[in-house]
Amino acid sequence: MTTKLAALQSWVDQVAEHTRPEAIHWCTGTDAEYQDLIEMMLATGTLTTLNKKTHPNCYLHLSSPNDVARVEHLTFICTPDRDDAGPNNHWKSPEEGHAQMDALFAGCMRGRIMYVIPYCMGPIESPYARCGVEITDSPYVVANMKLMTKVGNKALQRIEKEGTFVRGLHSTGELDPERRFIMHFPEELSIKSYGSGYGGNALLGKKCHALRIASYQGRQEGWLAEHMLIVGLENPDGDVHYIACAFPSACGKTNLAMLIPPESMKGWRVWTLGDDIAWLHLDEAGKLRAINPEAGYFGVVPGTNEKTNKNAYDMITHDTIFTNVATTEDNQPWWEGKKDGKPARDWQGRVYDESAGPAAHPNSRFTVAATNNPAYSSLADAPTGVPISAIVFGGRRKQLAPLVYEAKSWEHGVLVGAGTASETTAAATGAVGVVRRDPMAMKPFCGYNFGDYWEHWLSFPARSEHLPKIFHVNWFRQNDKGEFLWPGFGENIRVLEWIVDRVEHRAGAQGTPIGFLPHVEDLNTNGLKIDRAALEELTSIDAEQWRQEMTEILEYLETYGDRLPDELRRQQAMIVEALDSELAEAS
Ligand code: GTP
Ligand code: SPV
Ligand code: MN
Repeated sequence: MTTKLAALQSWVDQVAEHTRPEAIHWCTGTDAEYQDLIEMMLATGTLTTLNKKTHPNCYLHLSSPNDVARVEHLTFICTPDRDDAGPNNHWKSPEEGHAQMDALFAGCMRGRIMYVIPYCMGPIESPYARCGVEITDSPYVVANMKLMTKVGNKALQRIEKEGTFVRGLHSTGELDPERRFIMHFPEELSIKSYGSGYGGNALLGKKCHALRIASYQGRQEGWLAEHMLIVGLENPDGDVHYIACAFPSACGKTNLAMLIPPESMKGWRVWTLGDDIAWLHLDEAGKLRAINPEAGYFGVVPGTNEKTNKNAYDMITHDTIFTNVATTEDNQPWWEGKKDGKPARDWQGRVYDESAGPAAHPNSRFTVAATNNPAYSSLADAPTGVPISAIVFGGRRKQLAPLVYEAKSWEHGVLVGAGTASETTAAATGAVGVVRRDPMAMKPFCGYNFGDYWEHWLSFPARSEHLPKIFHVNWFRQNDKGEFLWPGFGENIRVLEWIVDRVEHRAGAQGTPIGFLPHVEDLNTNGLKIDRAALEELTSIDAEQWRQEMTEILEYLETYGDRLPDELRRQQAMIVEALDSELAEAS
């Protein structure tokens, strides 16, 4: 196969000329092609077959031990003006970025097959969808892209019709951390990634295209590309509200997107639209609508069990690629938090030794088609997406952040998003458990200066009078014994219920300096096992701590200098004033 589109054909020719592959394979995205790739990877040892009885069509890939997560320090935005990338990104000039990457790619595919993957992000007929082509020398990437995106002829036809596409060039190279970079050239809609075969570093449709490049496109074209799950919440009357939530990596998006209501919440149902990325557009009536650009899930495995996420647990019993989990004696996948079985081999294929760390890597992942999900929404493939009733920001905070609060306005909500902080997780290399600012959960993913990004968010009220309300949640508050105060998982539906009821003006709240919090009585606690003191702590704020937090938020925001919208300074000052007068009254 080749293409009618000269720009695509000549790019493929140039890349082949430069990287010198043994052969070129244009991907069709068919099941037969997937099976062929699997067979080939089984033959070369890239994959092994898992227990066919318990886990039909499931395979295990063990990555290089130095290549197990995103690498933010090796990820760059290349723009002519450094300020366009902003303090939130590592920067290089496009000339320097290309020169460095081109040197790495020279001859790197010798003896390898070069795969050309035309893909579409989003429903193929959707005006909101966008296409790309990834060139890679990794069959593992091709197989994952087949599960995660819409690969094949329909995408190619759309690309040929539109004439534009995002160009992603990837090679696993030598998997040498010293020769590993992920570079983005937003003005050229192109990506070059070398030296990693893992997740968002290598599946270029995901974070590189659908977040970093798309966020840049979204700003130019008036829409938003966000690190958000999209979930439909159906109440016992059958009314469905759609909610988009931005939580940082490994902070509960997949869990919330696939939530199973507890026994005591009869009649409630949850439908998954997406678990990681949302593209948000205003429609002609001014309603914010969301599509999920992805067609599958690349989810965190550890902690998944029948209690925490039964939908995910069932979904990954078949037709799944596991990366970096452990295995049992009878070759079933195993991970920390799986209730049954025990590990025989760890994520590096070694005989399991308790003293050598966890059996499954903390950032081990499953890749699975979204259609495997028992809670998959019938609207997940709707070309116009779903209307969003509420936007929710969140993070992992042992302290400070209450269970839930509602912003006073869209502009205040933008400050809430911009000020969000979270404890770091194993999803990226580096220290775990360190609190850092992660605005809108986009710190690793925004393809341009955050100052401009907040300005873009703040431009929406002038374009619509029907914007969703904005909230903030925290499932991760702990008591002084280090125990979670909130049971989380399925019980989070109670917080979603309050959010929807606020949107529908039928739930109470207490006004506080930081926004509207539920009184304990405003939450549906029927059948919830939790003591009153914990609920009270979860639904109150410490004004003094928040006063300190607001100071730190302003310090952080000021690092964006003249790109920081004045509106955020104004919003911060209003919260400070409210906190100060509350503190003065109390003293
Ligand atoms: P990425 O795919 O990395 O973007 O992350 P994600 O936000 O989809 O992460 P995921 O849902 O897979 O988060 C997994 C981690 O969050 C596991 O450690 C879970 O145990 C934990 N988690 C999810 N929901 C809850 C909750 O309600 N309460 C608590 N305490 N932990 C939760
Ligand atoms: C994340 O880290 O937020 C992920 C996994 O969703 S990856 O695609 O590897 O970025
Ligand atoms: Mn993510």
